[in-house]
Formats: sequence, structure tokens, C-alpha cells
Amino acid sequence: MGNFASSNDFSSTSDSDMWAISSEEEAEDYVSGLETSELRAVQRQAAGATATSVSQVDGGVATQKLTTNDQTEQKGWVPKPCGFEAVVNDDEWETWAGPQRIRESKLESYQKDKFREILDRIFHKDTIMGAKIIFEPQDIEHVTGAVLPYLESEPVLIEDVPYDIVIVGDLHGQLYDLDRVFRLYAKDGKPGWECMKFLFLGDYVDRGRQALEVMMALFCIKVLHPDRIFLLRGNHEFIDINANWGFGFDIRERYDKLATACAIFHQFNEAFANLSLAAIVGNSYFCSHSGISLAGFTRRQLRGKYKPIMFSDGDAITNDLMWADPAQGLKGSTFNKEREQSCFFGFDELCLAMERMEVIAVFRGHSMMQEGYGNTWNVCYTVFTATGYDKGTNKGAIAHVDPTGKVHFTVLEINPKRAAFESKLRAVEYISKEDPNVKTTRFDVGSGYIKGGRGGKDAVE
Ligand SMILES: [Mn+2]
Repeated sequence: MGNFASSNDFSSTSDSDMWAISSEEEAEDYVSGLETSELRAVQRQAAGATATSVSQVDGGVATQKLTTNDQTEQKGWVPKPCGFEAVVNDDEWETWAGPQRIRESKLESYQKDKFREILDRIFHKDTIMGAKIIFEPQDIEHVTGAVLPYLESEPVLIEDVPYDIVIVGDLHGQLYDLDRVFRLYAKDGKPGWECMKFLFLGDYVDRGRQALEVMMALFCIKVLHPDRIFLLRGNHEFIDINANWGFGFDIRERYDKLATACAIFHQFNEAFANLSLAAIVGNSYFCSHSGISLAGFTRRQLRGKYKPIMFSDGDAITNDLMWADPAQGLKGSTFNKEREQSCFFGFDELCLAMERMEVIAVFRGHSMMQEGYGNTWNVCYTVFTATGYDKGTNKGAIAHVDPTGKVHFTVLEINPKRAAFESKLRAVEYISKEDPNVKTTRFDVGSGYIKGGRGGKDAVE
């Protein structure tokens, strides 16, 4: 600006000017496109603005010259076209609902049979009782590959999820709880997923024994019924978490070849990176794994986000939506020491967030609830579906948002026999891993090993 002022040449556009018009023709086109009065207005404005800033630098000398000299006014700075057209249409942004969702299964009928076959194996009573399936690696590749276009087609924020839907919270590899949920809605010999819509709040893997079964089931259902089942992402669907908290070990344990196990692990994580972060049910209920974010929490902001998302701490919104927690009695927000990241939010922050997002209540998972569900301040509902989580005694729950928008919770009682059986299964595995001849069962899944891990027992849920 200093140089500008001392040269006193306000129309100066050197050849090196990056916005310079490249030909005479272009210049003429541009100028003739403006009405004379418009042109003058632009010139006057540009000159005036420059003069104001110059006068501060140069004691008003330049200002005097500019405002009194008509000739200078005509030589005033005119914006040059840069080749881009700035189309700002607020209405379009307000109503944009992301990429076009794939609403119908694109599978051929023989492919559908294949996926149904896999589902039959997963929901067979032996598997529900705890037997792990060694899926063919090709089948896993097939399923994780098939689900990708469906997940990719969904925006980061799915805004058009309808009423009459069941919201399912954290599962953590507990296939028998997922089976119970689907059984609740089975009708006329049809499985639950063909009779009801479901929205899952994430944390499908880690801790429990059958994360691979849970994930294969949910992905198979997604490709068969893309508009009946919605899968949101939890903090455990990030590779740095599920490499350490059970899922990675589970895969390593099932597949002898390191290269095979590694490929399977990455195929799942590629799909996870394309899971949506949040959904709005019936234009009223905001749903995400942790609840809300304190950063730029508007629908527009989330519409502007792209997948795949690789890291849960790469940006503030993702980090909050994966890790935050509500805190009774807290005013404002504070660092979340228990999770070692993100925040605790109080009632005032929640209200502000809901106002910005234009919703009336929030559904979240992420926190184990002794009764299966929690109700904070009558507007923030926690749904946790895994019963007896991590050898605990908690019940599980799901929420049904009925066709009129009313919310009903269903509690899954803990089954003591099942819980005892589950710990027995763990004990057997524990013994087998002591066998020096069994190289691939070195890690237990979802128990003792994890407690010694980083962050302590309750740091990750
Ligand atoms: Mn969680």
C-alpha cells in the first residue's frame, strides 16, 4: 500500500498483474457489459476505498488528489474477470441434501441369494450361541466391496430419515443382542430387517467376541435394503481405535495368514471411512454417536463435509460427534478428561446446538447405561444396546420413534445364563491362547487384555 501511495498511480495495472485481462477483446467485452452509470459507480467505489486507506498511510495527499480530479476517477481501478463465475444461491445451499442416495438394492437376484445365504449363517442358532464363523476371505471382500457405493452415496448428514424407525445404540460385537433386536420386529416369518426400518448409532465393533458377524450382517442388510437400514459411525469405526480394542485382534485370530487378516482388516476400515456421521429423523431428532458438536454446528456446515473421513481427531466436528458426552450440572463445556479428547457439554450448550441444528431432541449412544437408556434434561437420549457389556450387569435398550414422532424405549433385560455362558467362552479362549502351538490365538478379544490398554478401563466405550 505504501508503494501504491507514493507512486500516486491508482490505475496502475502492470503486465505482471495476475488478474490482468489477456486481450483487448476481453477488456472490451467486460466494459461494454456494464452500463456507464454502473461503470462509474464501480470506479468511484474503488477509488474511494483506495483513497481512504491511502490517506491513513500518506497523510491525506493522495486523498485530495483523488477526490478532486475527475480524470483520476475515470482511471480508477476496475475489477477484472478472473474466469470464475461466482454463483451464490443461498436457497440451493439451504435445501441441498448431499449426494443422491441409492435407495434401492442394485443387486442381481443371484447376488441377493448370496447375501441372504451369509445372513442365514450369521443368524443360525449356533452362531447366536457364540460360534465364530470363519468367513471365506472372498465373501468378506465381496460384502465390503458391495456396501461401499451405498455408503458413499449417503451424505455426512442424512437429513431425510423418516419416522417409524428403530434406533439402535452401541453393539460392540454382541451378535446375540443384535439378533434379539431383529427378532422383536420379525413378522409373518420375515426377519425384522424386512419389517421395520433401523438407524444404528455406531460402535459395532471392539470389545465383544462377534464383531465380524455383526459387521457382515449389517453390511449384507444394507446392500439388500439400502433404504431400510442406516449405519452411522462410532468412535470404534476408526482404524486407530479398532486396531487396538478388539476388532483387529479378532480378525488376526481367525485368519492364519497375516496378509489375509491384514487385507480383511483394511477392507472393513475402508467401508467405515465412508459411514455417515449423523442423521436427522423426521426433521426433528438429531442422531449421532456422541450427541452434538460445539463447532459450527449447523446443517449447512455438515452438508459441506465430505467422506471418506480418515481420522476422528482431524477436525473439531468429527471429533465431537465421535467422542463428546453430556454432563449434568455443567454450564457451558469443558475438556473431556475421561475420553482424553473432545468435550463435556452442559444443558445450555445442548440447547444452543439444537437451536442451530433446528431440531427438538438428540439421540446418542457412546455411554453405557445401566438401564439400557438414559434421559438427560428430557431432550438428550442415550441408547446403549449391548447387554452385560464388558462383563458388566447393564441392561440394553432400543428406541422406537413411532409414525407420529413419539418415542418409546424397549429395554433388553440381561440374560444371566447367557452372560455366564459368554464369560465361559472367554475362559476357553483364554486357555487356548496359552497353548504355545497355537500362534494365531495370542490375543483375547474384549476382555482382560483391553483393561491394561491406554486410557484405562472406562476411557473408551
Ligand atoms: Mn463410543
